[in-house]
Amino acid sequence: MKQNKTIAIGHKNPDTDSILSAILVSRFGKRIFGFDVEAVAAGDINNETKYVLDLLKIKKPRVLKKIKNEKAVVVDTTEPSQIIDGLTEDNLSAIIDHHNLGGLKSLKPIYCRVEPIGCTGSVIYKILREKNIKIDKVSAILIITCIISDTLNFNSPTTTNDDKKIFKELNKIAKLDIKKFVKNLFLAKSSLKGISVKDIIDNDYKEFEMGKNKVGIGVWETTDPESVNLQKSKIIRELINKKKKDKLNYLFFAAVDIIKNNAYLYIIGDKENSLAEDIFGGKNKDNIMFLKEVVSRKKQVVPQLRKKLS
Ligand SMILES: [Mn+2]
Repeated sequence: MKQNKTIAIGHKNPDTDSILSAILVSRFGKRIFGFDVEAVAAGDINNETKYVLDLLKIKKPRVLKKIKNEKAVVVDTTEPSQIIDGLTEDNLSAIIDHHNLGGLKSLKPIYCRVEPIGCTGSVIYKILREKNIKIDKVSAILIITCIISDTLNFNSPTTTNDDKKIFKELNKIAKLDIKKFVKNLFLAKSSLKGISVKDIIDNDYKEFEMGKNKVGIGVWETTDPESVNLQKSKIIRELINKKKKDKLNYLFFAAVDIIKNNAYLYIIGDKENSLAEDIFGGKNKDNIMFLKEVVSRKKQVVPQLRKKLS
């Protein structure tokens, strides 16, 4: 019997960790799972990811809009609302992730590896080590990029000692000039070249079910938050439209300063305002609440919102 093709896929509005993790799974699929896996993207690839793929001369994965009969290795999420259409309990083949368990289900027992660690790339590193699979230079750079990108160069509270150790081990293979690499990576991440106001919101946007609420949270990580905040009135207008169009109960957006490690939380309505005041105790000043030392949606925003709304 011919086996259905297997894809590796991350969340919608893919970030660097989700794309590179899918690529890593495809590079090692045969050795980890015993079958070939094709990396695909659940949406357009962002400027940061493009920078690394160009640097390593890796072809961009094709964008897949809907899963048909492919089996899927899901990386970097277990949240059903963040996965493209077509994933069923039947075609979910494996999960590799580092988020809270979001609710994916499977018909049969599947390979499932979820760890509270800085990025999915680090989880993949552990799998490769346990299986004594040799890590080549390109793969080492891919994993290092996942770590740097997701932990904001070890500044996010999601960073663990394991991530630091893994980085050290891998840079013996990768031999990157890490200062220069991080600088270029963050410049690419912050680049607004070809980016519309809508893109700023959607680039790293995730939806969550919290109790009976549908909650959207967009994040733009940047070395230059001013470049985003200059467009505040347009962003607020776009957010108000999006909330209506997507039938959201709450919608937040934050420009995250990845140099000073603070966030500018955009407040678009009274509901969002009272919730944000409640959780963060910040002050709304002209539709922006400044949040000191808040950089992680996963650890510093989503659990707090979920607790209030569920
Ligand atoms: Mn991740």
